[in-house]
Amino acid sequence: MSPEPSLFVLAEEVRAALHDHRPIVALESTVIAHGLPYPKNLTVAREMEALIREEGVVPATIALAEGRIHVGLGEELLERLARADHVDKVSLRNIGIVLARRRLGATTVAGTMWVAARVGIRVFATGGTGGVHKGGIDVSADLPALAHLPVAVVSAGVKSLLDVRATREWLETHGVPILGVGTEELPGFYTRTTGLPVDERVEDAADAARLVAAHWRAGLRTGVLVTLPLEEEDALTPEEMERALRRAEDEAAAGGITGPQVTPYVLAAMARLTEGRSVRANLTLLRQNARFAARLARHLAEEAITPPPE
Ligand code: PSU
Ligand code: MN
Repeated sequence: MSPEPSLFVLAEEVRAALHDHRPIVALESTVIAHGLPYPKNLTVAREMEALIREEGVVPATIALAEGRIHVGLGEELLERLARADHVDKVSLRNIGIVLARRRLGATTVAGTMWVAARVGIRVFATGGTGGVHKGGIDVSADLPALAHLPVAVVSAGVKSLLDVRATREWLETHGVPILGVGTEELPGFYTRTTGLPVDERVEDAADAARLVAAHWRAGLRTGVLVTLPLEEEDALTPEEMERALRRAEDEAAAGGITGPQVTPYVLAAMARLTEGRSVRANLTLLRQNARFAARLARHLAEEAITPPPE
């Protein structure tokens, strides 16, 4: 009888880097499959990987295919994710379902964090995480993932599609530190601030690494949310963002869009309503976050920092 093929398929460079304790940055695939239009999604996915490599760090984009979990994707799988008409959006509840059905699955922040933690990757670059949606009933599985999985997640903050205040409170309750890179204020994804404070300002990746290291050294096993405000020239004004968002939300409500479909729907509507400026902002912040995450991973690797054992 042939041996059971392993559940995890690690790209050779990822396997080698894990073995040698060299830095790796995990990347999600929901942003490729559901967050951005083709072909910009494919271009930015490749760019993020290239930026991470330029820092001497190994990128590991994560997705599900043919009943296995892929960590580090080849060109063919990346293209399928970017072009396919239907890709499952994989959070924690449906990892097993998508594996059993052998469907193509793009991992969200929660799904990607879980895979990263399982294989031993400590740093993850995304665009924006999910949170508490307005109304308070729809709470993204990204939040409990941050509370339970020891991965440092680099994002552009919390977009006001969500209830930013409730999201921030949720993270505080569950002991997830929020760091602001060069800012005291929590960034708002398309905008540079939400008016709410972060837990601590850090100046650069080395500084962020010091705080992440101290959190894990103290024995705390949560994630850490590292937020980076979008560069000034690509940020939307709060007025433009609010106007487009309100219309996008009205359209979603009128169309009966609910649950996991809400975020992708609103992102697509925002792109149309801002004539592509929201997409440009999204691409810029993804590149920024990838570069910063690579530097953070390098500093953590230099100090041989790993989360405390379970
Ligand atoms: N925010 C974005 N782009 C995205 C997402 C969020 O600007 O692509 C994706 C991320 O993968 C995130 C997920 O983890 O949406 C959250 O979905 P939900 O709210 O259904 O948990
Ligand atoms: Mn949800």
